[in-house]
Amino acid sequence: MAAAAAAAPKARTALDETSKTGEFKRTDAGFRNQIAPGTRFEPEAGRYHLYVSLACPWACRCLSVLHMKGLQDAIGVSVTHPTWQRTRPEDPADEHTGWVFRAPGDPPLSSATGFGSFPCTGCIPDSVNGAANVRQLYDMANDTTGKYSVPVLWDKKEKTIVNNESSEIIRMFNTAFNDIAKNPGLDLYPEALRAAIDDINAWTYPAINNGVYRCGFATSQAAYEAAFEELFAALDRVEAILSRQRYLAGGVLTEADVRLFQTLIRFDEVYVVYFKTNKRFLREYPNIAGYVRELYQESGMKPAVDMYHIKTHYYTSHPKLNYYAVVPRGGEAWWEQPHDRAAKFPAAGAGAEGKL
Ligand SMILES: N[C@@H](CCC(=O)N[C@@H](CS)C(=O)NCC(=O)O)C(=O)O
Repeated sequence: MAAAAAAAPKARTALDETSKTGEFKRTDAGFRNQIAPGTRFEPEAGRYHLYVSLACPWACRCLSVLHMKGLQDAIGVSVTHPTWQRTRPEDPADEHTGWVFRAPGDPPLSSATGFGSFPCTGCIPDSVNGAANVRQLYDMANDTTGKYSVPVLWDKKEKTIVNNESSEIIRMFNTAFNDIAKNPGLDLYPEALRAAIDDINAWTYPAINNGVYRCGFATSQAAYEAAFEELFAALDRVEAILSRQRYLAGGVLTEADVRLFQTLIRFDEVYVVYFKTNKRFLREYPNIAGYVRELYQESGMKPAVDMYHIKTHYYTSHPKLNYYAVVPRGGEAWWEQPHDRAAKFPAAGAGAEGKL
């Protein structure tokens, strides 16, 4: 066992992170520095840059908090193309595929298997480092993990990656930049609710946020079914909570909602089909559907939702799962329809200081 584990090659991408029994095991992010006053990484306007994919739920958490806090002028953003490409195309022996940068007017890209034609709409190239792909950023930061994920929070001063773990980046955006944020009063992790938020995150992360990946990247029936059961039990739990209160931690919107939302908005369009999470569509849960609609329409989440990037990425980037890169059409944009959350829970507001 130990010898086999030691001999296993290092995961280069999430698709390689499976155990011998077929379970998806996500490796921890490698860069975990904090931005805080009086430390190596001082909070300063114009110093940091956020690299995201608009497809990635983890990166989009960070982007939505950046917008909600009003940090658009203080922290720059680059957006990758949704379709993974070879990151060292000049080296035939290096088969890694991952996130690449393009400008909106550039020619469309095909999948790494050579299928489809996917425009560069919504991409923002790397104006800070001029990198062609996210792998080059990790190389500049002397990475040793070999997994080139987004989000990446980059420090222009030290020319390195500060942090690539979304749960930590959203906490920094929530508190570290309040002197320069346009919306410093919004507290997504208020003192009084911290224990409740931590409790919620402790089951929504494994069962739902990571749970959809545990379904989709499982390589055995047993691993898939275990993740599937856990996922739908947790969604039932969310539905029950949202039938009693407006948000996950009570009457105000918190980071627990931001974290969950980015998974929920992808559910019907991607996960039900691609990750085989097909017990039920999310829009069939009345309270979850209303909550997703409210969060999308009213809480500042919109700039971090791009269904073209979301669908294109998943369906065109994993040759093992979808060789021909055909993207399912899908149905109506149900998240844009009216919701009943304000009528149902009139006293509630978004953020610790009321309505956004
Ligand atoms: N722990 C990280 C996970 C980030 C992550 O897995 N990002 C995916 C995109 S959704 C990625 O970039 N994967 C690259 C790969 O698997 O090669 C976080 O929450 O920030």
